[in-house]
Amino acid sequence: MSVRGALAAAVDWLEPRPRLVDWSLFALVAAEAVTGLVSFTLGTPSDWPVFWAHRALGVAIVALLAFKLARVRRNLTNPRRWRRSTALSVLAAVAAVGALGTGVAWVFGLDVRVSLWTLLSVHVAFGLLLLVVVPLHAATRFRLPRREDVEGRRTALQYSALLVAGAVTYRAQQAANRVLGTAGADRRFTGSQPREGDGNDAFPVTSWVADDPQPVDVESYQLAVTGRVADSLALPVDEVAAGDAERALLDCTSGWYTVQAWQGVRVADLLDAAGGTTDGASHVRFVSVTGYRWTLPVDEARDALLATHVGGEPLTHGHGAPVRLVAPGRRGFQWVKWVTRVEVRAGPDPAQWVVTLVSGFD
Ligand SMILES: Nc1nc2c(c(=O)[nH]1)N[C@H]1C(S)=C(S)[C@@H](COP(=O)(O)O)O[C@H]1N2
Ligand SMILES: [Mo]
Repeated sequence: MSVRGALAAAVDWLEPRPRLVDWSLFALVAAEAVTGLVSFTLGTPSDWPVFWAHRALGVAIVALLAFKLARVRRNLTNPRRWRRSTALSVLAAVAAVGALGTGVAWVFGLDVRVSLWTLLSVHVAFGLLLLVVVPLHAATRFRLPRREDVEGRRTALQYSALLVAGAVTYRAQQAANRVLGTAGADRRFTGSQPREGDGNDAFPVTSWVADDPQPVDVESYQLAVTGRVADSLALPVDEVAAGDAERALLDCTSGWYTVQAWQGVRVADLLDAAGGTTDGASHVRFVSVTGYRWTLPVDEARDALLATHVGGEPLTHGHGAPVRLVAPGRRGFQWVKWVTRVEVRAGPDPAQWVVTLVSGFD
């Protein structure tokens, strides 16, 4: 057998039954949605398996989608086979190719902007589109897998091969990035790319959805420290600007990170100045002038910084002046800007997940 023949035979062997391909794609898209969304909440290096899984599953989707498109291509190219549901099929294919293409390009370090969006944000948009379109597409041609679609040992081997191939491909890609010296080599385990330099101008101003307040008036500004503390405080800015400093890494889910020297006051010192926390205190909520907020467990909060300076410069308005949260190990969206209230609470704050998305809309 020629090399080409052997390769064709291997690809043939690897192809699961059509219904199994379809259901696997459905399951993989769901798994990608879960790993993708969860990855946005993770920022410490020990969380790497989630990011790896997302990439390896993506490679498995490439293979299965290739099988699927080869199988159905005549339904698309032959107008006599067009049905009303064909539009949905095409949309699903476009979203899938878009998500995979932007994902692969991002991994290789392509760092372009599509108007205001980073390539990673475009990838997320395609992913969310897939999440809507794939169930609709599946509903137009719903067929349960049959017993004969699952071929026991062979099916198990096919899927193991796909997942191993996914992991190996991603590993090889990392090596390729290093050898070729492409920008992708500097990415963090989260996929974020570096923004170098010190101070306000070294990294972009990023707001999550619609948060865009007027500059905060420093004269009338007060930082409230309230909730389960012995004595509530209302501090003017110059009492916040204490001498603590820390180098910390800000990693935004739109795909960039920066390491900066932040200066401000340790939250533990603020809580101590308020006479310490009282019974039941378990969490600390940081609230922005816009209503945007995030909550940390009290021990983690004590180590966090309320910063007034970055890289030796006073924070600019865009970066959260006069006071912003610096929460090392947390993703950027949790680093609340324009903080006006520090609230010690007896419990977490599930509503924050919604508030961060809608804050800033009237
Ligand atoms: N109040 C408020 N704080 C916020 C945001 C926001 O939209 N509103 N965006 C967050 C996001 S998504 C990131 S990545 C960081 C970005 O900080 P920067 O604008 O200083 O780069 O701020 C976070 N803090
Ligand atoms: Mo962000």
